[in-house]
Amino acid sequence: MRTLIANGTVVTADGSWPADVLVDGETIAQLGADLAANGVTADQTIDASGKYVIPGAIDVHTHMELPFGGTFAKDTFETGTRAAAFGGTTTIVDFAVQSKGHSLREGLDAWNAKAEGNACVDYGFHMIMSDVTDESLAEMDQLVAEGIPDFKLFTAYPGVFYSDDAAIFRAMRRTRDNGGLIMMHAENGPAIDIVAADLVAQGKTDPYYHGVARYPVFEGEATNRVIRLAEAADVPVYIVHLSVIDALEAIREARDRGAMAYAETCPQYLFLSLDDLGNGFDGSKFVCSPPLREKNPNWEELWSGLKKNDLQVVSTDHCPFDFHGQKELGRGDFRKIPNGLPGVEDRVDLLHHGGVVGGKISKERWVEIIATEPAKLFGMYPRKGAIAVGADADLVVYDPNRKRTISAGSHHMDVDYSCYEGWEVQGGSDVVLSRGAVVVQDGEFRGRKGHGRFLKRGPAEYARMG
Ligand code: DUC
Ligand code: ZN
Ligand code: ZN
Repeated sequence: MRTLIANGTVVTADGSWPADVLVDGETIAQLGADLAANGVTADQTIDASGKYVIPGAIDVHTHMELPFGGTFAKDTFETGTRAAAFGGTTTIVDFAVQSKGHSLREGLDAWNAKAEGNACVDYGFHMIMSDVTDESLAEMDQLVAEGIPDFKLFTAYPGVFYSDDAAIFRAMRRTRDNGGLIMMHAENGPAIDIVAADLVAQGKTDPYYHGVARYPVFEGEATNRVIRLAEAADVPVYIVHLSVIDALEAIREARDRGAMAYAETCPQYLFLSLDDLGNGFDGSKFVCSPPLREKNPNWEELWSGLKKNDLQVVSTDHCPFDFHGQKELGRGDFRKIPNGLPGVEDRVDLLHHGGVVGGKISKERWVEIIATEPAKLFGMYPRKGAIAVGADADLVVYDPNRKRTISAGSHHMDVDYSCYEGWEVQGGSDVVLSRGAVVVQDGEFRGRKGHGRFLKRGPAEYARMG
């Protein structure tokens, strides 16, 4: 099957130019001006006049069916990756979970079972380590060889995902030797738990106090600490869901020192604030960790971080729980609200609207932070994240002028609310291709469950080069 995407403007991290793109089978076969006029034939032609042609976006931080707080994140690999496709995202990297007392392999097997035959777009896995032992350290090397080269550890959630400094440092040293990458959820969990218990004892149980308990300095301190540990271990470290200036300063300083330190932020930290947590129990819809922060100065600082490459990636931390029946588990005690927000479908458009249309980043930087840098840092480039001959034909025909209103009534994520309900955004994915197959066109899903394949990723060579 040959598909010609004609008359569009190709937008990549390196630049933009008018070009046609020929897809042959699953990969990009040719790029150039006026391909049809020059004798190139195809089975179907997609007219991209007035549109951008961008690499399929990559979301390196999702939690499909994550067990959390006595329930499970609602999207399955089927519903979550279908929603991703509607939003122009053609690759996700989800977090497989090692539970305490179990092996990495058991966690990985469980995630394979969730994803295999169900995903609508390609997927990879990172591995959450909750139990650092001699056995799990040895397993890490095997996972790198199998294309799962990243290990996420937490300084938050004591008793669940939490690792102490010794465990983190051991995992870091192992990763230095096996070529992988360490990802860190950096908040000081033990300190947060003390403040949270005090607040509850004072009767401050509303969702708003979830945000109050998790001081910015707890994120700043933990971010600095884990970066320092990674420097001592001589391993690259990637800070997930960085939310606040205290942590941004830690990453800036580390990068200025020449550390192999990287970070992502998420749309919720660029567009939502502590105020959203403050509307009685409705605020539970906005409970995630790290929490939403004060708008000033954090939003501007994070945008500036994205512009200056202190932050390299925007991912979603997609982890949806219904308001009814799931978020409601925390009525009367914010500590029992499952943490997480839906977002996999909206990231590309929110960043186009707020970033490109809003004049904060160029359209090339937009592509870079949603597709190209994630591909490079996570061992997928140039197969993913690029428009180049031989790359996977994961492509989006993107209309920069289309307007749509975000709503739970029309989104495709399996969750009963939207954090952006009623927001009008400019920009939308018209046609989405995953390895050459049209999966979304004009608002219709044309893909299939099971089309998405496991993506074996390479080691963290790019992250080691700085
Ligand atoms: N933060 C969330 O908000 N949800 C899932 C896990 C996490 O770290
Ligand atoms: Zn996290
Ligand atoms: Zn997460």
